[in-house]
Amino acid sequence: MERTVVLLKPDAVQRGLVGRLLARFEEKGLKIVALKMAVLSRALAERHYAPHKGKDFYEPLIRFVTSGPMVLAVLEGKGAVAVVRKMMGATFGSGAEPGTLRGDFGISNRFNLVHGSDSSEAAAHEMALFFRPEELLDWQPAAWPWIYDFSSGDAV
Ligand code: FUP
Repeated sequence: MERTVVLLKPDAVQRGLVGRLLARFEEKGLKIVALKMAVLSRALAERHYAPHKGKDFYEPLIRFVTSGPMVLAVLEGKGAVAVVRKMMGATFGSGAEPGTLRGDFGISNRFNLVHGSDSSEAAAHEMALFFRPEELLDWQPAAWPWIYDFSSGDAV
């Protein structure tokens, strides 16, 4: 099973959307492996967004993601990285398809509610950046035998 990092950004928290956004991931069948709230330090935000350093949106982006509490999560499921990216939709709500999280809940070209790792390598990097190993919980969701077909061994 694949794991991915999801951040519910300060706009999601301030707008009271945490429950609804987490519910969408739970309803999909993704398992919550880690979950916490934090205000990102500037240093941590800069490490996370290092690939964007120097771009015109970099400073406003760092200001935005450090402006208040965020929810940080690790989600697990079959193809979790791609599944979460698809559920999030295009980068900004103004262009994201209806039915996606950004398409349904946002319209801004900066405040885009949610982050999801864009590859399994990025997920591993972000898990190490935001979580201590003991914060990732191994548990067996009671619903899993009805979310996946395990009859041949692997989850199908
Ligand atoms: P995404 O992978 O959809 O989260 O978006 P990117 O990795 O391309 O961008 C990371 C973050 O930078 C986005 F969540 C929002 C911000 N950004 C801007 O503010 N302006 C831009 O033009 C592009 C990205």
